[in-house]
Amino acid sequence: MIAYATLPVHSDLHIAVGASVSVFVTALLTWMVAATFLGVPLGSSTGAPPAPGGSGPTSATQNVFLTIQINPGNGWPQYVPANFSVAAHVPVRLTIFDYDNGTSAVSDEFATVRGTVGGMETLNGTETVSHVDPATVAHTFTIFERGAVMLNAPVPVAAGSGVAPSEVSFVVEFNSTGTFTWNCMAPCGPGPMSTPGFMTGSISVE
Ligand SMILES: [Cu+2]
Repeated sequence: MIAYATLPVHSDLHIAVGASVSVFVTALLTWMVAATFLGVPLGSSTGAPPAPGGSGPTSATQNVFLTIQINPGNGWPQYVPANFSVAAHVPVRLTIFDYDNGTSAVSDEFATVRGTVGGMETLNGTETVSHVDPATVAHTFTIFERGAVMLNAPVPVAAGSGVAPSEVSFVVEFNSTGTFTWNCMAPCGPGPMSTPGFMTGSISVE
């Protein structure tokens, strides 16, 4: 379920600040989405500089940026992009920015990080954890393989009104090519959970 917080507006100053924040967020989102589609790394702490003159596969970490936002048309939460490609046999850092400020508490299984490099995820760029409080989860990024959890990354709720996102980052490496379906396992709504492009999508590993 999505909780909509009421934005406190006490003065013109607050309105001005809110407007400039939303312009900033819109610009940031546009940049992130464009960068994701163009495959431009936005700053990797582990990636090597690109090889001169080459766009072929390298061993550098590939960065993928995903945003969880509320769809303005139907109000459902959705991952953007939901479908994307990564390279096999190289570390892929997925960074998820969650603007959804509603929790969808999960069982302990889906509050536990699974299948990432080191079995950890980094919260808000600072805290590295293997487990989060199940009650704080908004969504998960989960892949099943033959009925077993191959990857699970719990995504904590965005604070306050959701203007500032929570951030989850982790590294995963795919050892085979093919198409993998990901799902959110937090009970965030039967519509988004069953509709490709919202809380399920596909990863093409090439
Ligand atoms: Cu979800």
